Amino acid sequence: MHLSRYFLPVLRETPKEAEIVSHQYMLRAGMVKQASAGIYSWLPMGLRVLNKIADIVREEQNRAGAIEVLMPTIQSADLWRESGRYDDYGKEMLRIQDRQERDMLYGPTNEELITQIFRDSVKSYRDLPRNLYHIQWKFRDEIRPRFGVMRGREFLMKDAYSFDLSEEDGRKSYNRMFAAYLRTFARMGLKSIPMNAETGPIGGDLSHEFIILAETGESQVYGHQDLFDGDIPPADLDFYGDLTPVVDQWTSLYAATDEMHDAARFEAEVPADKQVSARGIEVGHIFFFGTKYSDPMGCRVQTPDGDMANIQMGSYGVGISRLAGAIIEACHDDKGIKWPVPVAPFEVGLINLKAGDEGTDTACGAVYEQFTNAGIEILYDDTNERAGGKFATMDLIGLPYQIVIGPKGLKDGQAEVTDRQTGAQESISLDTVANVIAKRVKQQRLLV
Ligand code: 5CA
Repeated sequence: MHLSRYFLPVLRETPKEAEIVSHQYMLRAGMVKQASAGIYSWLPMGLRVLNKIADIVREEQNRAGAIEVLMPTIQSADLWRESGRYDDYGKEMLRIQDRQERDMLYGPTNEELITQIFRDSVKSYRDLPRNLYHIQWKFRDEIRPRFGVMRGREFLMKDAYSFDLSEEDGRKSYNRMFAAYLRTFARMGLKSIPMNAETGPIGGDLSHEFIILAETGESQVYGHQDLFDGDIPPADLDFYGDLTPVVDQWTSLYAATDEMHDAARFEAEVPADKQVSARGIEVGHIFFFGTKYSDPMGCRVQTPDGDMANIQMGSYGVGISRLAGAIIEACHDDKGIKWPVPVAPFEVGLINLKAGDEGTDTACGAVYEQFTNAGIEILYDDTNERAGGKFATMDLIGLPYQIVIGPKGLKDGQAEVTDRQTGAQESISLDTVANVIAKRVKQQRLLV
């Protein structure tokens, strides 16, 4: 992509309304634009990141055996009356009427709709277990939308729903999502810690929030230091085998969000030098709630004995749009974002220091083509802006590798390469730079 033909409305000044660094950088780097309170348009740079996050989530859901569907954003109120949640949900739910004055709503979550889909088509225990998920926009009329996409009113969520015959099997489905989430966040360069959490309006008595630490996080969390050094489950994990060792490894040590925190237990179970009390961002939340929806909504199957049984269910959310902000909170410096390769909007940024100069244009054009042919996503700054501005923009948008070509280096046949993550700089010959950097990028695409 040539920057001269791209749509990248960067801001030099920090917008006053943005309180935290991820919100500031997302606005300044032209990733999003507020449409109204807590509602955002995703501009090209932001959309590329959002799509990459969604792709990683999708890949890991599929790996864990979940099956993708797509449900609508608008739902019928009658369905929510069946579960009893229509009245319970309160003001966070955006309620609307169609022209026939039928009550509709913009979905804040999808337990009811997926339960209806499942109950109308599945009749036998032989069709279990199943896990269906979708990636869809949600609306919650949050009392305090803030921090940009972190607490939006409209936000993109992955929500998965598991269906099992017995509670024991339901817990196995829960464990599959538990392990999948550890991998999912690790692939984005994040260290997430599963913590005992409250279930709120979703319900049930088993729940974990996946938290990444960040000073600007909205949750106060408590945990054992050793959790931060735990191994991530490998890609070849057998998701239908015994996952209890993985879950035990992460749940045997103390970890709880504020609402579930027990100060006396924390003191008793965690040595003083291992006690972590910090702020965190909730990037995912999983629930097991048994028959809370299947019972009132009549979602039943025939058991092997010929009886009818309510299906055991769980639901599993990932905040996809929130993650774009959360990753920035975890990966930035005072000049801008430092994207991990797997979620970077482009993998390489190429700066032409003297656009219009024939020699420099030719050298840049050749390097650009080599990267493109190698399958690397590259943004080429071919504009006439002065060098200082180009460097500032490149640092702000945070592409993992910056390649600078100008008349000076050209004389020696060299490009200057900066690794945005480490700050390391090196000169690499123009002939080999695309090869060398393409290889590094490809190695870093799969962090786990
Ligand atoms: N039905 C369940 C699981 S699918 C559910 O809705 N869980 S949730 O309420 O915890 O939301 C799942 C995830 O969505 C959260 O962990 C969080 O990462 C994200 N999320 C929730 N509310 C918002 C919001 N207002 N803005 C951005 N992301 C949000």
